[in-house]
Amino acid sequence: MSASYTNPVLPGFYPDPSVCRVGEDFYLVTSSFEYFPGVPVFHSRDLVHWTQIGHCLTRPSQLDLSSAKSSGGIYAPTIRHHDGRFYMVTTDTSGIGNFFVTTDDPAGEWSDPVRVDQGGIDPSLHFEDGRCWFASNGLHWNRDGLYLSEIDAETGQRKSEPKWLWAGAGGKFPEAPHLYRRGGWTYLICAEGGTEFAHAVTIARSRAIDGPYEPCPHNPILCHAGSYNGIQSTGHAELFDDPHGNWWMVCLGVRHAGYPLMHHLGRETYLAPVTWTDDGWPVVHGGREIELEMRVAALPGPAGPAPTPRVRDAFDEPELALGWNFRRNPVADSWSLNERPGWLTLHGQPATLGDAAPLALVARRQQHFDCLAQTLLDFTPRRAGDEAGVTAVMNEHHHHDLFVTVRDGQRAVVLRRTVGSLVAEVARQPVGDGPVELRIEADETWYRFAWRAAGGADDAVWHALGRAETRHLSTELAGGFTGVYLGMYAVSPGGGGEPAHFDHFDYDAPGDATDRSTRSVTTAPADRGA
Ligand code: 6LW
Repeated sequence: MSASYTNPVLPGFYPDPSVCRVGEDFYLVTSSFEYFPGVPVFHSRDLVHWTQIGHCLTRPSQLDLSSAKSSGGIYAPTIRHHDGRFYMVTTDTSGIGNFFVTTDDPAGEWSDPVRVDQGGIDPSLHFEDGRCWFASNGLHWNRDGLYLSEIDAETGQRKSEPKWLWAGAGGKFPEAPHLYRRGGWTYLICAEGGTEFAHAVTIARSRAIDGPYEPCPHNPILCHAGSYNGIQSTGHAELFDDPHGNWWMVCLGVRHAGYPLMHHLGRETYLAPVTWTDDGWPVVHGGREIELEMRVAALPGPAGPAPTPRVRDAFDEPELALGWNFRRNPVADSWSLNERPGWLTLHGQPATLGDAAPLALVARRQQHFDCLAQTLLDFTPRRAGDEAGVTAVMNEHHHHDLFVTVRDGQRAVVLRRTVGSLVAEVARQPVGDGPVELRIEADETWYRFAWRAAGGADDAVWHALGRAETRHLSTELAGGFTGVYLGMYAVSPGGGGEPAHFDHFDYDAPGDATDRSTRSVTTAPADRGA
């Protein structure tokens, strides 16, 4: 038998994946930068269907992003399981630096942060013979590379000076050191070349954990630089085994739209099988590149629950679904699911989408090139400047907003585009009283914006207000490490504006070949051309 699956296994902004296994269960975390809650946690048994079960950083005592720049905050996390306890170690680049949190239940609350005073980014933990090792990248003693110290797994106290292990195979920015024990060797995996096109995965090994490390003779073990492959920038990887003794890699990669290559969905999570040579070096996907459509001998577990295509969030639950995020910590009382039951209520804040500050925004990742985001908004602004609506946002300098406001004493729907320091209201139409529906339709190249009066005749017409290039929200233009979010927001420059009530939010990606909701894992006999 063989099995096939579709990459990316986590589409949209889910970079720097890290995985640990407990029996038949796999747990995965990714970076979250300025978004709150921080560090989403996923569970899977087949490595293809990942269900989000929580976040590691859900409390302000764990994560204060109020002054985090965009693409600051939480960098690459690593998840490990040791002695019945889960550890997630990461860097708060806008706050306390390197720290870990722990829990017995990865779907529940995690501890307050335990700091570790070794610098650099991309920390990882490795447990061996009752000792806990801490690796990170860094520039100590003017020597770029990957460093290791021993720490106390309770207090985070360092027990040794950071020791230089390796600088990678020659690319810039050696980072993401993860350590593994296999067959009498300690392996040290590394991401290098920078997270753009030259991104690569390299590996070295040593008999002793603190070196000396010998590089793999076929480094890099993964690199898509210069290839035609629609997946580029593969790197920042994790290696792990399954209960059957098979090995796997997760890594980040990007899919571009248009030419020259630019990407706006963020860095996504990809899966590839790994084998080992007789002399003990890993080979990713048989030495081939990672593809969107993958065929493997077998997946480790039965196909997980095909994620229900939850097209509509009706805001009927007492809690926000796990896919929703705030940009930076939410402002107290700026949002509510109780104020008007069955609706999400936002109270406009003075901070706007153009500010790198906490604001009234609830948003989710755009995970597909082709998708539709739509909401029903009940909002009666009384003052010029108060606004509420939907946005496609990369950061404070790159977003497209469709909103209801007051202009010349009259309620209006406005489309505003922000592309760097160019800010333009490109279309405006008057709108009568009552709720309106707002819609963003996306394909690879364009976002299209439209509205219509809600509750009217079934054939109430959609009014197209305009379109905007997806590449104006791309990483190559906007900078940073994140991806586009689609969501709802409200602004009240003086505060105290009327509340904005959102009845539901639809996210639909029906036609996308990589849509998680329609895609299934198939198994086929090997003799059918596996
Ligand atoms: C992360 C580093 C990287 O810390 O980008 O692509 C940085 N790799 O390993 C931010 O995600």
